[in-house]
Amino acid sequence: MATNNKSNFPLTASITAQTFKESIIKHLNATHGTDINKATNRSWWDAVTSALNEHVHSSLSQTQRTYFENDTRAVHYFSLEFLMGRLTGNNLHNLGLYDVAKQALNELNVDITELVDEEEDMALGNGGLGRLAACFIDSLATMHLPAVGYGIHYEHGLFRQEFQDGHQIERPDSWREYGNPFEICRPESIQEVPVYGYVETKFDDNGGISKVWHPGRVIKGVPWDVPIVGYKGTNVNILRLWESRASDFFNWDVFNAGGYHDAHKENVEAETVSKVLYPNDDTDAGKELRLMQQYFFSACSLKDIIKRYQRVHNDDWSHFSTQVAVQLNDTHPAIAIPELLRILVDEYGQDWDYAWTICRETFSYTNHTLLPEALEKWSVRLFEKLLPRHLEIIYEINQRFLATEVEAKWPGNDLVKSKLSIIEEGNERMVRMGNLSVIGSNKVNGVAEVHSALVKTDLFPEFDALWPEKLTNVTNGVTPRRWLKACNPSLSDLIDRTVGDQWPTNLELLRELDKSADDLAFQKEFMAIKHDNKVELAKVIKELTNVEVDPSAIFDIQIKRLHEYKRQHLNLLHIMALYRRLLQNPDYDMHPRVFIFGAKAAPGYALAKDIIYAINKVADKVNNDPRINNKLKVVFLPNYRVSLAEKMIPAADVSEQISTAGKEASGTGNMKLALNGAITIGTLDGANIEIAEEVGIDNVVIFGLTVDEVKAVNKAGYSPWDYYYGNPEIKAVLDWFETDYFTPGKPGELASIKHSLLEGGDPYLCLADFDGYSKAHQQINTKYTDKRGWAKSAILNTAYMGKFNSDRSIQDYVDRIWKLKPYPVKNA
Ligand code: 26Q
Repeated sequence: MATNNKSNFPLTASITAQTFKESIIKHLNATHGTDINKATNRSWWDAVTSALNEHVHSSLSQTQRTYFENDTRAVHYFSLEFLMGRLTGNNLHNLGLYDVAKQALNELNVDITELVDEEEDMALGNGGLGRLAACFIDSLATMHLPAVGYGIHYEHGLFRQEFQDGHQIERPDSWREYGNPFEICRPESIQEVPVYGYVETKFDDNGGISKVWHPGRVIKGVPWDVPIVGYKGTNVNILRLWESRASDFFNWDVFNAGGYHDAHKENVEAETVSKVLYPNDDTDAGKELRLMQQYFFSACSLKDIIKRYQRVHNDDWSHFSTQVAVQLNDTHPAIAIPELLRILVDEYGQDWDYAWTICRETFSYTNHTLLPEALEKWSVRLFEKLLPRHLEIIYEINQRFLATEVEAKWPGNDLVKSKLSIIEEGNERMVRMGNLSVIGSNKVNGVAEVHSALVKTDLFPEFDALWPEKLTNVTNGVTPRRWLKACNPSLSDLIDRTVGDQWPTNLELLRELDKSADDLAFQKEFMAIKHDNKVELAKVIKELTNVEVDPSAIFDIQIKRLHEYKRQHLNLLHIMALYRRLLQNPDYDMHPRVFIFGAKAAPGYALAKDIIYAINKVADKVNNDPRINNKLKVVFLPNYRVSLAEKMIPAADVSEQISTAGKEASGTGNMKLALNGAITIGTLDGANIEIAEEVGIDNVVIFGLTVDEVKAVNKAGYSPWDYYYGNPEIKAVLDWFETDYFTPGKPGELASIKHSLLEGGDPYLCLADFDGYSKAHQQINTKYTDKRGWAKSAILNTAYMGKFNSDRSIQDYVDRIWKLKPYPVKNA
């Protein structure tokens, strides 16, 4: 039925397929200069987005007016990454217009699913951290909370991945090459940001000291606003992304002096700042341009916030931290802390202690990793060159902190001071962004219970002793609008019919499904939907890889960035072991299985790329081996991204969450997969622990060393060789890597994996966990043969995922950190 559900979507209740169709045709002509006879898919898409934007933009204006008139306290989510994916389907769903648009297009002989496939993903992020930011701003708008997302308007998002002979090739992503209908340029809100130069110390007549920063150049920030449509469309918040340009002033100065080429060079350099998203690559750490990006967008955003604040409060700073909360998405925007202090002290002449109090009340910081190599550090040398005044300010913050707070708690203890110092001494002095973030924040949170506990005990124990209230937990969540309602319409329909249609804003309502978990008819319906979704994914697999897979096989999916700690290579070892068992015993008892991967490796991460290559090579061999009777298939889908995830997740039977315990801060793919009825095979790591608690131990398969056992093994001295010599299957599989079995004529091409697991010391304990993992898979196999038992577990996974919705995470942030009030917009 293509009319609107009036009670759910009062705002768009009067829109019918007919009126929407008229609007599409109107925009096709008037806005996009074409007509129904010659419109391409792109023109249809343009016209639909224009029709849609009529509603988005009116709610946007009303929302912003409501916030302004009420002078609302707001949260400002600072993030280098927003992994938005596609917006058309999501916005249609959130406005209750998806079915209306579908029918309108149908009447115009256009297929809506083909049309939404026209849209390039907005891939302005690497993975979990960026997608979390996107889920959070969806929740903030849905919950009517005043919020702005601030980030960078990258010209090129995360690279597009292709495979050539199984190797990853990176191609540039150009998501907005032909324009993007969801963003609005706001030249009236341009900001200018100084960089480089030197600091002058001035003495006034009374002997007072002040600092004047003489910047070497100025970069212009042009804001692009992406409207964020909350569910039901009442509140539309803003994601404001800054694009860098050369400052007009500098440009014309040089130009007029006859330096056309120099002016052009300045242009190019300034525009480089927002040119491309950095992949999360340790080899790229410490790059000047990355620090420039961090400062550029933090400074633009703070100026934007201050400008808005001053419209009401002028130069009275006493209300700043009651009006403004800033959340730092990891340490990436931590430079905002000294920047706010600099503005208050240098530009507005505020007293240092007063300014520092405001800073500390304003900022909070979310930590997303414990991996030592991922903790951000910048060389003092680089800082001094790019941000000389900020370096001075950081030294001053540090000196005061160590001399007062640390000295009071640990008098004369230089060891503690060296640990808590923002500056790391050594060969090259470094600025520790983590310490700066903790010291300058009001709250610090980890992203799952176990992770937050480790932040306290292992990462920042002294800070926890100093400020027992500061370190806290907010377990991650995902938006059920995108990750269930929009991506899995058949399951959403079944849920609507079973528990009502209010679950998208109250996911705990899914709990009611547990009453149907034993019901045969319901089980059949639930599993039929899963089967249909697998049929659809099988088509995608065929298109992308030319491999045919059987939808009645178990679809076993591992989707996430490629990293040793996430252990895609443990999955691979097990696949090779299964293959070998099948070769040695054609009657080996297993339900047919398709192992499906999606992952990008950072371009400079050689071993990660080798693992992709190895999986592709094993896949080639396995998929073309007639001896194993199609019992085993392996596919690696290229260019994993949000829109591909939306096709894979609804089709998963098994969710691979197999990181070494203590390494995955939370994981969020684990939540999306379980929400769609996949059974987790996982370690006791990150949010897996809480997922297991929620769904019950009978409905997940847990294996492997625990956090404490990992610590104990490492302390005792771990030797992978013990497992190599102790388990003939492990030995056979590892030795296989050195032959040319998977790479005919090219022996040794896969040797780096064996090498890392033996001579390299197997830092992520793959061999130690192999046996447990293998047995866990046997459990999965047995469980799947019990059709009713499996269906029940799958249903209960969906039923008990209420906790892991991002509305709950946001409510936790509101209660514990942001102290915000909702302002539902009353639409005229
Ligand atoms: C660092 C330096 C230079 C360039 C890039 C980076 C960089 C970029 C992105 C470092 C890290 C990231 C992203 C990290 C990330 O996605 N972490 C994940 O965050 C999720 C949300 O909290 C968690 O669920 C995952 O466990 C965590 O790995």
